[in-house]
Amino acid sequence: MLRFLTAGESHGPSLTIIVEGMPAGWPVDIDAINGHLARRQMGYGRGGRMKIEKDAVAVTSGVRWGRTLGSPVTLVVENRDWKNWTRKMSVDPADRDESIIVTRPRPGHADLVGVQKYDHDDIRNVLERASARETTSRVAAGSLARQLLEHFGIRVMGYVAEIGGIEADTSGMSPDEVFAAAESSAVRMADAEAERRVIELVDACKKSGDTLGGVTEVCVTGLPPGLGSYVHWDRKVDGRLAGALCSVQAVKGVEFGAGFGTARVRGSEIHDEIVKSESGFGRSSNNYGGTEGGMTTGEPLVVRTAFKPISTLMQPLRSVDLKTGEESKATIERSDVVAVPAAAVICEAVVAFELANFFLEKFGGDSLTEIERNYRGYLQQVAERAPAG
Ligand code: EPS
Repeated sequence: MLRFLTAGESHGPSLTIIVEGMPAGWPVDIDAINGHLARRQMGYGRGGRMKIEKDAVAVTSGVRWGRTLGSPVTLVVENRDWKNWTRKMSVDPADRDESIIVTRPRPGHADLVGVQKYDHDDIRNVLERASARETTSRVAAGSLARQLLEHFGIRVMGYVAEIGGIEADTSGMSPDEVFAAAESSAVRMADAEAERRVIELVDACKKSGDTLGGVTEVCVTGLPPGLGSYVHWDRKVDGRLAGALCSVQAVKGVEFGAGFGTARVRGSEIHDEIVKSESGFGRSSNNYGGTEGGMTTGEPLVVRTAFKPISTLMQPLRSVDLKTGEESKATIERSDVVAVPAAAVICEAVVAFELANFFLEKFGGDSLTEIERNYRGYLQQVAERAPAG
C-alpha cells in the first residue's frame, strides 16, 4: 500500500526518495520533515560530515498547495559534500583514478562481501551506497508517513536506552517524560548521569580510535487495537516492524517489550492481565510491548533495537588487501565514534512508516476524508463491544 524507494550514494550529488501510496488531501508539513532530518544529524560522537550537511527536502512531485495529490511523492536531499567529490564520484569514465581505489575492507562493514558479490575492484563502489548516509532518506520517508499517524493522535517517540553498556535509568517516568528529557540531551538519553558517563566514554573511545554501539527504544502511544493481523505471517505487526528495523545499517537485534527477558520467566509472571479500564479493556502491565498475536493491543508499542559499534576504526583491525593479497590493517574513512543518538531518530521514522502502512491497510482509502470515516467507524465498533463502566 505505502512503499518507498531510495536512491543515492553518500558522496553523490543528492539522495532521492519516492513515497508511493500516500492518500490524497493530506496536509504536508515540510518544516516538520526537515526538523526530523535535523534531529538525525545531532548527537555527541558524530564525525565531520554532519558539520558539512544541512539536510532538507525539496519536494518535486506529489504535492500541490500543501496537500498530497495521491500520486507518488518525490523528495530530494542535496549532499553538500558533493562539491568535494565531483571527480571522485563522477559518472564520466575519463575521471577514473587508480590512485584513489579503496582495497582494504573494514571488518563489520559491507566492504568485503559487497565487492565479492558485485564483482567490484574498488570498495568505494560498495561503501558509498552501504553508508548510513542512506538513513537520511529513511527519515524523510518516515517523517512524511508519520504525519498521517499524528493526524489521528498517534505519537512516535524515539530515544536512546543505552550506549556502550551504560543504561539510562528512566524508572518512574512516563513515555512522554522520557522523550522530552531525551530531546534535550546531547546523547538522546533521559538520564543526566548516564549522559555524563556516555560523553566521557565517547571521548575515551575517540582518543583510542575506537567506536561504540547501543540500544534505541521507540514508544508509540495512541494506537488503536487491531493494526496488523494474526491470520498470515506477513501481516503481523511485530514481524514487519522487526524486519524493517533489522534493515537499518548496523542493527543486530530487535525486541518488543520485555523481549528476550520473557523467555526466562513463567507465564504467570509475564502475561499482561486483562482488566477493566476507562476505555473498556485495559492491561495490568505492558510486558509484551503493545502487541499480541501480531496485532497492536492499544497499549503503547515499545520496541528496542540493538546497534553494533560503527565499523570504521581509527585504530583499524586486521584485514587483507584485495589488490596485493597481503595481510594489512583495514582502511580508514571519515566516520563517527557513535551514531546511536541519530539511530533513535531513524528507528522512529522506520516504525512510523510501517505503522502508517498498517493504518492504511486497516482504514485505507484514496483520500483523507475516506480514512477519517473508516477510522471513526472502527473506534465506534470497538467501543460498542467494550464492557460498561
Ligand atoms: C552519515 C554519513 C557518513 C558517515 C556515517 C553516517 O558520511 P561520511 O562517510 O562522509 O563521513 O558519517 O556513515 C557511516 C558511519 C558508515 O559507516 O557509512 C550520515 O549521514 O549519517
